[in-house]
Amino acid sequence: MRANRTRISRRTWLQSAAAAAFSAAGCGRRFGQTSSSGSQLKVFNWSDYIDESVVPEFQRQTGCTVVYDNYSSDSELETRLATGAGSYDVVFPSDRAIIPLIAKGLLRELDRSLLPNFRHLDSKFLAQPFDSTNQFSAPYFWGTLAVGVRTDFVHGAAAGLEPLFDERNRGRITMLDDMENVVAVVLGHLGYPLNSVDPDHLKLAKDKLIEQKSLVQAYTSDSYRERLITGEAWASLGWSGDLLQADAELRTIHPKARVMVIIPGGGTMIWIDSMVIPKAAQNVELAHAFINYLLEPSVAVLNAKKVNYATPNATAREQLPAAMLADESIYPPAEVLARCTALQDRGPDIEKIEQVWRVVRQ
Ligand code: N2P
Repeated sequence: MRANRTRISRRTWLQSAAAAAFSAAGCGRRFGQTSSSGSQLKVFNWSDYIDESVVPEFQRQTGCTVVYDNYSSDSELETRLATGAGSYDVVFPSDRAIIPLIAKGLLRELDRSLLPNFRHLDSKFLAQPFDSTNQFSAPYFWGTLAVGVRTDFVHGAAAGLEPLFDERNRGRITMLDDMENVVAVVLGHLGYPLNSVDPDHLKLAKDKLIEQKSLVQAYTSDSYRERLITGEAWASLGWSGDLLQADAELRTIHPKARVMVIIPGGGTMIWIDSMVIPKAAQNVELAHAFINYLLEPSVAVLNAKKVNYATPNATAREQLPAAMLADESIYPPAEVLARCTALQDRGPDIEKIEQVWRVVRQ
């Protein structure tokens, strides 16, 4: 029930797409320069990462049909693009994950003349090392990797990653199913650099994760949000906004229960997800129209209010409620950000992380 209410299932959108296509039949509504009636846009995005009204409204304005699928890790996205499965028009990779996509020729250059709303982006989030001239990417949201705890179940002063290794939470812990981020955040917890590939550091991270394994209910990169709401999970490693979404929804059900979001004091991952167009896109013009729509300040505000991630859209940010901008789990203060690190593209060293993960997950 809850999932149906808060998540946009692909079926729901296809149904509304059919309705929109029916009502727009023959009208050929124009969106910007694009006359899209009858055409199809294939979007592949992280789960719980858009306001429910955005895609139906885009369909209404353009007359197109959006096929919308979800993924839950960068490696899943890269595999899809590399194998050609899906032929998506717009996808949302994270920072360093863009580097191999560009290197393998899997992305298409953006046509800035079709993205007038690009001007709303805060220059702080542009010209990043993974795409130094934004030839291929436009930032969508940024956030951190954090720990969410149900305050009605987890006792004691929860700090950093401790609740995830606490025997009292046995069987109530979830970890992301994401080797790069999990290994990095455990390295930070042990006091090592988050991007370390030093074999001694990795051995200790591996030991810590193996020791933790019997406490873990699930390795999941999307269902922790729901598990925290139902109380099935008490402590989860997750993306900041998803944890805050769980808190927001829980409050509507149990006024006294909370999901507290902890950004580990020893440092955590900070990331930027961007909108890109795969080389194999079938509808490049419509892909630009969709990216431009998501960059529209009113749309970016709607999304930011829903997903609880931080927006790189400067014009949208000015329109957000002050309480949201002051929420340090969404917009961490400078001293916290100074302890955060972006994941690096490890190149061939990724094999060392894969080895750790294979042992942990076997
Ligand atoms: C949304 C998760 C996006 C954050 N559910 C990962 N970069």
